[in-house]
Amino acid sequence: MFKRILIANRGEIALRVIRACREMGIESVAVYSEADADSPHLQQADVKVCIGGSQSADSYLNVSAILQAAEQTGAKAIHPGYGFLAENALFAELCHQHKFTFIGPPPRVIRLMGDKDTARRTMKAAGVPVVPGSEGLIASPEHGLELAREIGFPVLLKATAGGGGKGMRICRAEGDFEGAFQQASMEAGKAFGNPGLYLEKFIEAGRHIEFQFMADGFGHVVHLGERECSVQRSHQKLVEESPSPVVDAALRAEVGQTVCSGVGAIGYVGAGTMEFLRSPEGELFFMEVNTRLQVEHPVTELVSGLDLVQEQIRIAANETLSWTQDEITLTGHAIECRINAEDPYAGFKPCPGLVEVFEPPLEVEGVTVRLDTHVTSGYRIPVFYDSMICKLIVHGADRDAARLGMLEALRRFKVEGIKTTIEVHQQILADERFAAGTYDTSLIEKMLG
Ligand code: MV4
Repeated sequence: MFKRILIANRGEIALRVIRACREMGIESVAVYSEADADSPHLQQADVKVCIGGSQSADSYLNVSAILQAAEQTGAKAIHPGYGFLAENALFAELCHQHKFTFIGPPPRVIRLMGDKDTARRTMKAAGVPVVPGSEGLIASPEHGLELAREIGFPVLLKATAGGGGKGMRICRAEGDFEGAFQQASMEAGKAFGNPGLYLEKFIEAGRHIEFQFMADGFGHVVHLGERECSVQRSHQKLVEESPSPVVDAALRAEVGQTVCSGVGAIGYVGAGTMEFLRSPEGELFFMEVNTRLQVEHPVTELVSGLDLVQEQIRIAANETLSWTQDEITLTGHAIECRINAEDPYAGFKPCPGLVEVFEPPLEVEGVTVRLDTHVTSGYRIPVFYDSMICKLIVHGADRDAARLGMLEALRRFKVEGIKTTIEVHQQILADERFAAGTYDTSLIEKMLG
């Protein structure tokens, strides 16, 4: 096992990884930018190293500064958290070249899944159902239009270097196609340095359902059920839950097995998520594979009782998976609210600044409450990074217990000095469509009018 791990991240996820290290008797190295010099996560680490200026590009994305910090402190492995360098195949490769273990999948797997068209074709070949669409990139607008006619409108143009909703264009009729193609291709070229596009049938009123899986270096793969993440605004998730209200045990077992054989086929090692789009008819179609620990992993931890970060570390240290599929049982229901420092009444504009009071609910009767955060009263939110201040997660015996427990926890949550999305979360949890479990990805649009 590693003696010392460097965490190449900040905020709540840095604290989450430090906690796993401590519980495993591993020393942690925290890195930080100038803006994070007073960040609470630094107190929890065994060693801290400043890696540069406040802009992400100068610090949390500064590969040479991070490798140098690992060298200086004698860390043997690097945990990237999520965001920043977590899905950067080149960074993973450089870690290994410098004799550090990257705690994540092999660079080859990150690269393969990072190209969304390749990921789609690879998973289709491995028997995972994909949305009807193109085989390979679109060679020209004429070629695309021909494919779109075959697939049938509406269609969705997606950037192969995109993911998470970036670089997508809906095309509802033949007349829209050429313009949409040119725009999407131009945008993808600018944003990702890769203009490549592929095409899928556009599925209306879909639900975002993703399966958590873990694979070791010896060919064992397990899944830990699904998370429902359909409550999103501008491709930012607001609420996640596990299990999904529309996945029963039989569907979970069937899709879970497909997920395991799909990622087994590419020699996946580490934690990952396979995202699906569920059509209103109840079919699940592959969308993409995220080769990282996700923000919403706690809901899976609460229903499974397992620690995903510790398991990531064990896998990276060449241990076999701690559990077989039969040993994984999912109990009760968990809901997570991602609470942001944003003004919901001003288009969700970020509101950095001084958090004068931060008094989260510690206990709510009848449910388990977990709070993953780096924020305390007196913390100043820097302007440079994303606006999430905490994840409030509630586990209950069933969905309604978790939902009502979450509502109570949100009511008791006292934050002063900054604006937050807590009220929006209260509205979502109280919404009759959410309560009934019948919502899809258009819920937030409908709620906000
Ligand atoms: C889709 C889709 C409809 N049809 N693909 C958005 C995130 C990215 N992973 C893919 N996304 C979508 N892909 C087809 N063929 C609708 C979306 C989508 C969406 C998906 C999940 C949650 C919210 C969403 C909001 C808008 C669009």
